[in-house]
Amino acid sequence: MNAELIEFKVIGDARGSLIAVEAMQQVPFDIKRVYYIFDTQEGVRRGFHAHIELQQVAICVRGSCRFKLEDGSEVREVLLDAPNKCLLLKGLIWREMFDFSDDCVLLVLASEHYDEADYIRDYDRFKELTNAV
Ligand code: T46
Repeated sequence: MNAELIEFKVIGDARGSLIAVEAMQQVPFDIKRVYYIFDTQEGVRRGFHAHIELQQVAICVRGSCRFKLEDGSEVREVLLDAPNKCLLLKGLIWREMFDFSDDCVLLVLASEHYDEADYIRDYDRFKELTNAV
């Protein structure tokens, strides 16, 4: 599956911690967009789509949440529960996010500007495309 957990280096000193994320360094693409998800209500699941071209890195900078990921052949669950742990998603992966902690702030770095045409929101269409690969 084109999903990878990456650990960022934490630069810490007596004052606390800092993580630096640079395009083409810790993140393997040029970052064109940043968005963040927060104040998620209890029991909510989000996502339910795949992307055609978009590459993304997701980081819980505060709190935690889980991703359920599916490609043509595998289903995986990933827990993001630390600000130095990030999930890199490339290619055709169906994603659902759930189990958001009350304090969760999910930060996402994206390789492209927002484009609804890059979304596959129909699960049957996703299955057709992954079966065709
Ligand atoms: C993804 C997961 C991890 C915008 O106008 N601009 C944006 O950059 C984004 C991301 C969303 N929107 C609008 C589109 C919808 O009207 O915000 C609304 C909520 O978006 P959506 O329902 O797609 O949110 P999620 O949490 O289901 O999915 C998001 C990203 O859209 C998606 O790319 O991989 O987070």
